[in-house]
Amino acid sequence: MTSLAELEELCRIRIFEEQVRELALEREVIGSVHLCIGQEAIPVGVCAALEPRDALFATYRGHGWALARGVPPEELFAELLGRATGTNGGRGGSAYLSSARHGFYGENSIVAGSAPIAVGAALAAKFDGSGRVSVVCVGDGALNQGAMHEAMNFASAFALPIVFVCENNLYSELTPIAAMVADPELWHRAAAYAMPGVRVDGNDVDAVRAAARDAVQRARSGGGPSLIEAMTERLAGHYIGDVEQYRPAGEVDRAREREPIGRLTSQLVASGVAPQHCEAASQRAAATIERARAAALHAPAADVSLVREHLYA
Ligand SMILES: Cc1ncc(C[n+]2csc(CCOP(=O)(O)OP(=O)(O)O)c2C)c(N)n1
Repeated sequence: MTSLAELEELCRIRIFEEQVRELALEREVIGSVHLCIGQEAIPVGVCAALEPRDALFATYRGHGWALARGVPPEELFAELLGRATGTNGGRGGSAYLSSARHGFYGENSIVAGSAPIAVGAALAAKFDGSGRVSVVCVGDGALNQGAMHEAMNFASAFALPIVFVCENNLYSELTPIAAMVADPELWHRAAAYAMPGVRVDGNDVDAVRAAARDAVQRARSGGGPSLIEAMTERLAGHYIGDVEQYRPAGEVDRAREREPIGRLTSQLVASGVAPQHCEAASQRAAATIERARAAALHAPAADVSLVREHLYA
């Protein structure tokens, strides 16, 4: 069942990302930033199926995953702004942040790089009997990486408790996925690894949550891995500064008609929720994000004299 709480969660991610875009254009956020505007229903739906003990791994497009996993927005803003109060003391930035305290074991900028790490966490869970499930989210382009094949094959051969989530936003960086694969239905690949595969509407929180619950329950009960392909569209560029010349005219406008916030709002209103309650949820989200941004901007900068701390190499 969809709820106002989920709408608020979608809005928190959307507004956070819009604020990050603003801060990056003002040069308050340094380094490349990849937004998930339009893709919010996937982290919200998947995280609704997880328990605190579970281990979540994401990509550089991971702010929404961190927020959906419960990382406080002020800590995330502070991390992006290079502040000492950030999730990683301002050292991870937009593309490498993590918060183990929240079961968010990190973003990863190496395409598909998080998949073998997530398999390692799943293998550890099998040994220690913790019942922990690993979830790894990757893009559609990542499914063409060798690391993905190794991860899926190993996970299946050893029936590991892991769920592979592919956020298919139809582009691998600036190239349409359909131009790079013989079969653009990526969920079909699950069959090659003898694991269940499913394609869902990734802009529909209900559909994502239902698929994630099935896959997590299967993993937790010893049934092994699954692949969920969640179809979505990004409403922003690949990175901030991407002029998106490669996108056909009108594509983003058409995508806006299917985006998750408008969609969930319509579902809620159709089910009898008053439109002003939906509006109030969006306003609460805006107020939370505004407070978090202000707090992070007032936080002390990371102390560069401590730059050698936490180095193990
Ligand atoms: C191993 C590796 N190869 C290439 C890159 C450069 N690169 C960064 S993002 C990206 C596209 C990834 O597309 P996809 O997996 O579909 O994720 P999306 O960005 O669409 O979320 C590429 C090729 C990289 N970061 N890592």
